[in-house]
Amino acid sequence: MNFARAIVRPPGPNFADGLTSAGDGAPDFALALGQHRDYCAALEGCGLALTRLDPDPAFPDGTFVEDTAIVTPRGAILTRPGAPTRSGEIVSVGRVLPALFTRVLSIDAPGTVDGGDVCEADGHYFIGVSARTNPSGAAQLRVHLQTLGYTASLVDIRASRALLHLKTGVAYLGDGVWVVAAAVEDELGSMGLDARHDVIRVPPQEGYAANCVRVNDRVLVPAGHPGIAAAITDRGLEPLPLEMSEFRKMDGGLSCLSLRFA
Ligand code: CIR
Repeated sequence: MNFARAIVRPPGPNFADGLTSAGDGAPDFALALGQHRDYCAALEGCGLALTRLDPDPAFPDGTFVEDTAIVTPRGAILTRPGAPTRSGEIVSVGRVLPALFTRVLSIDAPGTVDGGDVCEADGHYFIGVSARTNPSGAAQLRVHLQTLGYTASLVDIRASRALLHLKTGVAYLGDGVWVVAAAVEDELGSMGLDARHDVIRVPPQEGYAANCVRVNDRVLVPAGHPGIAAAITDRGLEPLPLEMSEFRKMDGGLSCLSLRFA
């Protein structure tokens, strides 16, 4: 899918108060801001125009905008994030979506969905059922995506405690190329991925880089993961390494810092 726009939100000064299980210590705010600036510059360098939301001190995890909406060429779906401390993040995102999308649908209680659980591949949407996206939310999202003319299927990752979201462990890079972390390997069959597919298997020491993002001609990858970068290069794609250390401390991956759309 070709992208022309993205929504981003820089981290706020209380970014360190967000949710995390990483155990890597508190993020450095100045460093996080610099890494976010570089991330935005990378998106712009790939040709995207950015809609920048303001940080809101009420939501220290608000920089992870991907979790608040599913954005498709035919419409957007405002989520209902699964972590109670994040539920209010959708208010400010919901304000900008109507100007950018002809249709805006939403997830209702008791459903919860985090956008990080949604992986699009050539018009099909895989929806992870996780600790954040519950069966009701996943079912509602599938119906919304079908209403928009897409196909969708559910992938239950609740047994994989190592995965916060489906996209923590899987990325689709287009042109038939997948990136899959060991924690998701058991799900490959349920996703219909088999020997016919080109799957880059991510070694455990590079597991964080399974969350990479194709943006037009480039693939954004976390810096410091040479094996994945080389595998991407082997496929004729060009990796664009970005330093993500401070977001990683808050369980955040590359994809979660933006909502990308055509
Ligand atoms: C959270 O736990 O919700 C945030 N600290 C990290 C969210 C990361 N989101 C994503 O990977 N899509």
